[in-house]
Amino acid sequence: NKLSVIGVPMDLGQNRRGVDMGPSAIRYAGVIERLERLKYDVQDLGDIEISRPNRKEVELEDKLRNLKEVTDGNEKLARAVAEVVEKDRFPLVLGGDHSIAIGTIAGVANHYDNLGVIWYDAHGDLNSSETSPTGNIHGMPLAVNLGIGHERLTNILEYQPKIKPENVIIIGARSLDEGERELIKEKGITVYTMHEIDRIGMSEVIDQSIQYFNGRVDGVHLSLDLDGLDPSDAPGVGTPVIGGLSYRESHLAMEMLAEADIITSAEFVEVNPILDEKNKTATIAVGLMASLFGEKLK
Ligand code: DIR
Ligand code: MN
Ligand code: MN
Ligand code: MN
Repeated sequence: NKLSVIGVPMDLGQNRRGVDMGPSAIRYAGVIERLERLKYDVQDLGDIEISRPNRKEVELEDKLRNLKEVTDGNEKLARAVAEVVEKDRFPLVLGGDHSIAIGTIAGVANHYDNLGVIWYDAHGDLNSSETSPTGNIHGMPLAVNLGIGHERLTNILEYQPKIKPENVIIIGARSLDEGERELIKEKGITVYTMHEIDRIGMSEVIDQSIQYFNGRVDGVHLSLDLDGLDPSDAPGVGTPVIGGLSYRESHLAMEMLAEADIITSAEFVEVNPILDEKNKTATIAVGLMASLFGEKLK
């Protein structure tokens, strides 16, 4: 019943400015108070310091945008998250772009033999510099956690890989690049695309996921990219993709995960208040967190 909240004002893993203000927007939407009302001991650790690139031109190092700053920020985040886990507190990380999942999972996964991961996202985030159409590191964190990608990223906290492909479940995918599709096939990663979700329903998707993880993993990290939701519900994201998960499906998913009590760490990423409508996306993020932490059950 102890939560530690860490903000990561990171916007260097992609092209659009403003997602660094995500943690502020989510705090403004009342995350701390909302979770305290659920009788959690909530500690707000503030924000990880992200260094700004000291240059005008965006730099592509080994075809990766802002590699140095993204690596440094994730190292700091990983250490902060590891400390939280060691104290037996639940790490709740607020983004920031999705490149921060590199640091969050690096900090968490060391603590488990078999960390399960639910990747709730319109995208696979399975690119590397060879396959990426953009050079944006926020399109790569799941691959990095599997040990695929630039050494500086895969080796954060000096161990790799962080997770195993059979312990990953992607939910909500509808925009996968060619190289990502190949990697999914090659590694046999479980993916519930919008097609499967439409066919069997979110309830069945989460039931199957819970059953799959049962006995197989000793912890489950939820990495929730707000662009997994449909842009009509979550417009404040950098790379919106139509045809996404609804507000209701997403709440159902969080409530079922709360009932099963399997989530041991979580992050909510890609909230961009500059692109948002009256902080709608941050407000939805806070609602989803409340559901994940059992609001309906109280
Ligand atoms: C695209 C976009 N697949 C890329 N990825 C995003 O740049 O690799 N991930 N937006 O969330
Ligand atoms: Mn993502
Ligand atoms: Mn995404
Ligand atoms: Mn739990």
